[in-house]
Amino acid sequence: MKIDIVTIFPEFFGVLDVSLLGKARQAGIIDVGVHDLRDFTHDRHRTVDDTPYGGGAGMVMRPEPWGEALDAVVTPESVVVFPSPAGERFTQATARELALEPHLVFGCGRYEGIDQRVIDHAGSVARVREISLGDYVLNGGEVAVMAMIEAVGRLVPGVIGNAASLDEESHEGGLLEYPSYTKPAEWRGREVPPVLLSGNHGAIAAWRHEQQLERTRARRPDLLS
Ligand code: 6SD
Repeated sequence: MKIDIVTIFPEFFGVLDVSLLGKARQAGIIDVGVHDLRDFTHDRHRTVDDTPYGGGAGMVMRPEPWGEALDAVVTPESVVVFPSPAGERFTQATARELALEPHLVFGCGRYEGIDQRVIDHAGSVARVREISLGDYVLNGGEVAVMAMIEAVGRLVPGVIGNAASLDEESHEGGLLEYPSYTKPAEWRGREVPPVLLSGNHGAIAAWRHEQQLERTRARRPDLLS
């Protein structure tokens, strides 16, 4: 999978060098290009923003550098993702869809956002999705893009050694994950639930499913309805 990121803060994405995604990049499974939006400006101050038409607080990202940056990376096969608090909600299903794509382009907004014509234009050359990580406001798209790349990248075949471990997690199967325990069997007076030490695989599976239901009812009843 090829991933291109356009941002005014390329240094944000240094963390993609570490951990599982870093290994996937070294192994050539995921190819990440980070592009500085300011490299597509032509003025002395490398200006990427201007005042909003119609008035109002803050600044809006100018279309010209965005147009040139997207011209350099987007092809008709790309899916272009703009993180936005006004976007469709990002879920595990979104991550699964994006993991099937050969090329993702992430456009990181800052300030009050990107001139709408950039998103409209991108939609005329490729598939575009405006996606929200959740109902809260970030200062820009970078942190949201990092989260999306981690969620998508780990679903790309070969990134996680033990693919079976993907199936039993929270949000796969519509329920939250059951609690996990490891040795020792007693720690600071707290015991591991005895069923997990019983060797009875049927009883363990039933207990884990009950825990999933109980947790989901208590924490995320919206997932059950
Ligand atoms: C100005 C952005 C881009 C500002 C965002 C996304 C979510 N879920 N919350 N906030 C966001 C994205 C905020 O550029």
